[in-house]
Amino acid sequence: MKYSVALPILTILTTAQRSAADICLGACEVNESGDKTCIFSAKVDLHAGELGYYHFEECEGTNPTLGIEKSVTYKFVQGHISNYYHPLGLAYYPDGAHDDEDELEPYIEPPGSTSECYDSNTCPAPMYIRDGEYLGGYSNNDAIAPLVCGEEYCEEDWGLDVYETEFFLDPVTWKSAGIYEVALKFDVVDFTDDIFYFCHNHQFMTGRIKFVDSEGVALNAVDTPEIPYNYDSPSEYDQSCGTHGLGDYQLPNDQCPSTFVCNAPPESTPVGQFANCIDTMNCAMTVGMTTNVNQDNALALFIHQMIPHHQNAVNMCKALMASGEMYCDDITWEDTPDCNMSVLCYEIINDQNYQIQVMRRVLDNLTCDETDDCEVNISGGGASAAPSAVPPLAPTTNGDTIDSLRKTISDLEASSLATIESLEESIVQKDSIIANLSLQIENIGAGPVALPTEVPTAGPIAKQEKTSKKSKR
Ligand SMILES: [Cu+2]
Repeated sequence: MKYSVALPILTILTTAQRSAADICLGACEVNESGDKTCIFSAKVDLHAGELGYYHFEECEGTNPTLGIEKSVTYKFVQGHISNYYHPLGLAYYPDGAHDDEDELEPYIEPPGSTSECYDSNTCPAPMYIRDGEYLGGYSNNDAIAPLVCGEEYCEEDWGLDVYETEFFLDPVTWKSAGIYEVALKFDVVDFTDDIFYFCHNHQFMTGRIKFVDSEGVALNAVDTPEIPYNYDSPSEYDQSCGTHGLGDYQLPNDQCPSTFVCNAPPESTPVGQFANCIDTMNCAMTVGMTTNVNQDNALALFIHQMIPHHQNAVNMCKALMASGEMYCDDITWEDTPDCNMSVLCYEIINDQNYQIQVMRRVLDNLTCDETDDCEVNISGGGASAAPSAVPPLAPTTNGDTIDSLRKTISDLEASSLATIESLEESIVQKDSIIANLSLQIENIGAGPVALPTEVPTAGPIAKQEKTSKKSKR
């Protein structure tokens, strides 16, 4: 699979000892009672990779390594609109449940620790909050909510079900509900391996969290467990468009028409630049949407065709966002074309990316290949799939070619005209039959029905349809 490849270079880097400067510690405050709280303000940079990657206002770059101290309260604040559809989770391994690995939950003790917190549902776990209100009953942190226990067990609901579900609402409802936050206090002492933040909806967005001492020095000198994939790094062209995966598809391309956007303004203008990105992404989609049926499976055919289609919808929205031509300060109160389109694009990007992951999983479960491309040339003269009435042009001089093209055009026009005339004639004939039959229906009461002795067939039309199909380009 595309994502499970870890390059040796990355392995060397990640197993080397980290300096404290590489670890982002968040924005911390100590209150009058001496309690320390640190904030990580989350955003998702949708242009940094196929799905987007988390970044935090307090840190550099995407997917930064975070450092957290034991028994300090941390808050991952998901107030920014870019967090829509990306409920943040915490796990003992990259991507948590996406990879069938343990997440931080009240009844899961840190792997290898001597803690018996699972007995009482008091293991370190995220506490999910909406608009200042804790959505669960579990607690290991009085600063967020009191611990509620029965005779044997304490409350085990940490609010994830409500939190996660609300990230699937529409963007306006989600944003209007208030600020979503994830609180964490990790209070098990004999566990020093790294843990991970991740997105509950999208796999491959995971990032590392290291435990640090009060000086910010990592307790685990190496990066373990490893993240089993590399992050996307957008090409220069993708960076200019805000897209993903367009690197090789700038026109001209033998598998694409000469253009998709006609009369585009100059590329030096924002709309012209956007049009160039559209041309390239449409070519990427066109190439992606010519596929084999090598595994004789309708589901696989559907998915091989639909993924490039979905990817194009996502790229169109990302490019529109990056174009600077869509202004919307606050989607919760502005009813403007720009805000309407912003809402639409947040939905398209996140929902269709989610669906792409579902489809890839289906392919995986069917043991079908992730892609099954075939090459169909449409502009390089190969024309193996596109029917054409245009005779191949002899590679002579430009003048000859132009003359030949003119003749082809005039032939096509004449043939189209003949088709139209013939169709009109058939319509007149059919009208007369209909009129005749209607008359007979009216006369049914008056006497025996005489069927028309001769019903003209659709012969001429069928013939002409063939001609018309042939001349379609
Ligand atoms: Cu996500």
